[in-house]
Amino acid sequence: MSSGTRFSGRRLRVAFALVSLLCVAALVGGYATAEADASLAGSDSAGEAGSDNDTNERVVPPRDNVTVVATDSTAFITDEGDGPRKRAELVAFAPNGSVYYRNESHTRYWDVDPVAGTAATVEYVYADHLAPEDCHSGSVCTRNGIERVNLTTGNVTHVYARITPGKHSTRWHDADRIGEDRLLVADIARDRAFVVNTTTEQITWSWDAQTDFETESGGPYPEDWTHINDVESVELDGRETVMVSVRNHDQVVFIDTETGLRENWTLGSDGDHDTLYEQHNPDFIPEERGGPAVLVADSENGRVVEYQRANGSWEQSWEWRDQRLTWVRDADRLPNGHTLVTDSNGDRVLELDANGSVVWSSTVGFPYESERLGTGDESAGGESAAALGLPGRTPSAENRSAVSDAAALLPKPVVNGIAYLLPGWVGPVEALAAAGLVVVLPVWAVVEWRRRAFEVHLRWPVQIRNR
Ligand SMILES: [Ca+2]
Ligand SMILES: [Ca+2]
Ligand SMILES: [Ca+2]
Ligand SMILES: [Ca+2]
Repeated sequence: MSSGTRFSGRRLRVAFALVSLLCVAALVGGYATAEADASLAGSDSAGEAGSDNDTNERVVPPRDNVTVVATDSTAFITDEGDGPRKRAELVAFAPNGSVYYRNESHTRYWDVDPVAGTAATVEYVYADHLAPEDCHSGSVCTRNGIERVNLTTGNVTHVYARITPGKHSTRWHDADRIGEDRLLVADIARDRAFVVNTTTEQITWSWDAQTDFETESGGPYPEDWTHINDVESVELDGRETVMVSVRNHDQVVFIDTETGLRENWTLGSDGDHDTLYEQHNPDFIPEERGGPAVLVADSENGRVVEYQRANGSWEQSWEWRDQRLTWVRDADRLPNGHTLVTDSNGDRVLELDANGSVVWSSTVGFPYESERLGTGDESAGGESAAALGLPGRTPSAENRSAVSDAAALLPKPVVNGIAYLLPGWVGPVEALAAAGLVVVLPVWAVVEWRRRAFEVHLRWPVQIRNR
C-alpha cells in the first residue's frame, strides 16, 4: 500500500512540476519577448535601419512620414479610483522613429485624424475626468473634446467640447470632420451619432440608436448600452450615409442621413461573434478602390478582418492576426497596400506589408488609434484586400504552445480583461500561466502536506513502514 502511495505520489509530483514549469516558461518567454520588442523599438528610434549585425530578422526601416498615435493610458499605475491605467498621451514618431511630438495633458486620448491640406496637423478626441466640484455635480463627470494641434509648432486650438455625466462609458471615442465647420460625432454617452456645426454649436443632424434597437439588446442599459465608438461619413449609391460602429451589438450599421437605417447593409449582428465581436474603427473602402469593403479591428476576436460586399451581402475577404495581437482597436489600409494596425493590449503599433509580414513595429503603451500622415484619414487612400489580393495570416500551429491553446479556450472578454489589468508584457498567454501558478502551487503544497501528515501518522504509532 505504501509503495503504491509513493508511486502515485511521485507521478503526481512530476505532473505538478511539469505544469508549474510550463507556466514559468510561458511567463519568462512572454517577458523576454516584450523586452526584445522594447529594445527593438529603441534601436528603431536610433534609426539603425538596414543594420545586418543582428540575428533578429525584424530590422526596422524608417517610414515615409510621421506616425501619430493616440493612447488612452500608458502604464500600470494605480491611483485613486481611476483604475490601473493612467497618463495617456498623443505621440508622433518621426520617420526615423524619434519622438516628433508628445502631449499628455489630457486624461485620455482617442481617435486622431489628419487635417486635410496640412503637412502635420491633426484633430483628436480627448477626455478629461472632472471631480464632482468641477462639474457642479454629485458625482464625477467627463469633458469630451476635440482639439487641433500643429505637430510641428505644438500650437493647440479648441474645436468643440461637451461635459457628460460619469466617465466609464461616456467618453467619446471618435469625431470626424465632414466640412469646414461640421463635425460628425460618435456620442457614446447618449447612444447616438450627431453632426454639429462648430461655429454655431447647433446640432444639425442626429441618429439615435433607439430608433433601430431595443434597450434589451447589446450591453446593459443605460450604463453601457451601445458603446458607439466610431462614425464615418460615406456615400452609398450616391446618398449621404453615416457608418456607425455599434460595438456592444457586434455590428456596423449604415444610416442614410435622410431616410435612416439601410438594414440590408448592416455588417454583423448582436451576439454573432463569428462575424464581429465588439469591434472598433471600421473603415469603409468604396467601389472605386476595390470595395465596397469594410476593414475592421475585430477587437474581442483578436484579429483584423475585412469584409467585401458581394451579391448584396458581406463576405469575409481577409483576416490577419499573430500570436501577440490582443484587443486590436484600429487598422488602416495605406495607399501602398500596407496595413497600419493598433494593438492595444499588445502595446504596439505595427505595419504589415502586402504579404502580411510585420515590416515596422513600435512599442507604445496601450494605444487606441494610429495615423500615418500623408496617407489620408484612416483607409482613405487604400484599396480593398480583395483588389490587392492580400493573403490572410493567422498563427501557424508550430508557434502555438499548450498554454496559448488553453488561453484560446477562455472567453475572449475575460482574457482581454485580465490583460487590460496587468502590466504591458502580460498577454493572454502570460495571464493564463500566472493564473495557473496561483492555482497549482497552493494545491501542490496542500497535497504534499497531506501526504507527509499521512506518512507520519502511519509510521509513528504502529511502525508499519521502515525507511
Ligand atoms: Ca476620427
Ligand atoms: Ca471615424
Ligand atoms: Ca482605421
Ligand atoms: Ca487610423
